[in-house]
Amino acid sequence: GGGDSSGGGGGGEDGTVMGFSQVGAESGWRTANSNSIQEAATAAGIDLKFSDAQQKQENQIKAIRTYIQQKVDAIAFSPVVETGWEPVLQEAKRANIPVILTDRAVDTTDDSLYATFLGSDFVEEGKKAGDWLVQNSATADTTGDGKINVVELQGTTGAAPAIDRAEGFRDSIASQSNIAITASQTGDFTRDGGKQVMESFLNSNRGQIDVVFAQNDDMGLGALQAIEAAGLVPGKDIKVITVDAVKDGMQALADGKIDFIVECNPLLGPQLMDLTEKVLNGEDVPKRVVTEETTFTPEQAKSVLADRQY
Ligand code: GYE
Repeated sequence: GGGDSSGGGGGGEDGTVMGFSQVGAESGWRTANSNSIQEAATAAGIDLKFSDAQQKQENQIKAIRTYIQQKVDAIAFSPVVETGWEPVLQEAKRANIPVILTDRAVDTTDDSLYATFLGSDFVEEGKKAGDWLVQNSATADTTGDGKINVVELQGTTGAAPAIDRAEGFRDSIASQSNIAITASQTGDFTRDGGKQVMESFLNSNRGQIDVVFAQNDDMGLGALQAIEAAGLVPGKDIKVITVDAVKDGMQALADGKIDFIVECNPLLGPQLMDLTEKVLNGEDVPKRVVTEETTFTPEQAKSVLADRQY
């Protein structure tokens, strides 16, 4: 699919106009992602119309409708949640404007509604987090009662990375009868959200929490503040696992406050511009492009921190 949506008048390097609707500015990951997209557009000579939806789907739908009215050559966006996109994507299709999904997926059975989807495998990220816990279960039993109680700070409710990281993590720990998720709540991928939810977890379960699985660095960093404010030592009294590997997270990992980080690469700009140009030129592109990622322990964080771009 996608071949019939290459109209829209673009294709060359010169004069290509792209509308991009960003989720918001909720995390360090997001800031790095927005910078990457803006820099890559400039480098590719693409005129980028960038809007920030402040984590609200209605704002994204409005922005996409505006881009359709403006007859941009291509629309790219990172959908804040997975569902509810069909009507606006159909409007773009009718206007012959190709849509490229980046970072987060939409939940639709009609894959003619977008040309391609560039982003991470979030289920795999959740699995890597769970695998580390399974492999380190001996030291993760910080309360020493033979059981590992995990509290989870979930990302934005309904967002692909929140749904998929939860799934991957659960898959990985499923066979371990000594590991249980005892509480799970959204912190909306923000530092403040992570701090507040962790405070409430500590208020109701103090002395019983072994591990925090924060679905991004920012919520994990917020949780560290709550743990320290409660007079506990992160990394010792409570183990902390996060996802992203932005600089602040990597620093906390190197300092031994976070125990393990699963990388999620935000530098999608160059690949996004490349895919956009190919789509506008009518070239075949894969329907799914998965970013390559790794994981970090404290020792590894120390050795790469100085060269970290974001
Ligand atoms: O992990 C989180 C951000 O969609 C992969 O969104 C992205 C996630 C990222 O707020 O920090």
